Amino acid sequence: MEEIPESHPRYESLLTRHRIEDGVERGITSTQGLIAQGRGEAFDYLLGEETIPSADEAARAAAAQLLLADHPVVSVNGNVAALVPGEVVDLAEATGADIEVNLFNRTAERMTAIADHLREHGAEEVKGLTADARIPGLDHERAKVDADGIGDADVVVVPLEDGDRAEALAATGKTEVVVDLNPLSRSAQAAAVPVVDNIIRAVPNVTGHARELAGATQEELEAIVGEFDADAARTAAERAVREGELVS
Ligand code: PTJ
Repeated sequence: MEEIPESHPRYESLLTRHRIEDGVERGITSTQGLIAQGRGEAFDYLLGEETIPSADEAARAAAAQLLLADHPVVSVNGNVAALVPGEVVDLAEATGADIEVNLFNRTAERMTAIADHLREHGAEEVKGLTADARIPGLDHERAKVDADGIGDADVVVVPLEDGDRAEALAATGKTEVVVDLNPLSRSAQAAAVPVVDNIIRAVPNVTGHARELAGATQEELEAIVGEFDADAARTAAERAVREGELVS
């Protein structure tokens, strides 16, 4: 793979593309993941490729929500595994969350390749391969979860999720933290905490907030969650996208 100089004005964006390409070559990311990445990039471009203040507030609320949870789970698909494998392991460690592979285009080969990739990045346990529970209201393959993972979770982080599944998961009463660059996607709309930011920035940011909040009391964490306004965060992100400049 060609080396990208850090001085390149689009360094982050090019690095992200290379990671996704590499994910496809390793059998981790689906070819549809390339399209999803392109869709996300367009929104990121309009956001100025930075974490806007409302996304930072959402990341803090997400961290508080995860620290308050009885059983938090971070769901990982092919794009997430390619882009932020080590960062997901850090997030799980900082919040006591389980990691579960959950795919839109599920195959046994991709499930194993992603679980191995996460283990290579430090994950001790990766759930998702047992698939002994189902999310109600979805067709067979997309509904598969582990009974002692997402099936039992009270708070689930679902980055870059398909809208149907995000809605079905929210309908089970679980609290959803969604990371999605499109504030109007059905996933972002279904979320209790929508983090409208690139996963590359969002996951380390939630981890940073979780580490900062590690000593906070339950009341303090509940106050952060209670003060967070998901509709206001989506509206602020939509405004930022609509007012975004088309310059690189
Ligand atoms: O690995 P699989 O089989 O589970 O498939 C995963 C994809 C992402 C292919 C699948 O879930 C899918 O098709 O997703 P969608 O419906 O294209 O939705 C992806 C959403 O993520 C879109 O709203 C994008 O704007 C957003 N997105 C894409 N890249 C990023 C992103 N959000 C944050 N960070 C990104 N890097």
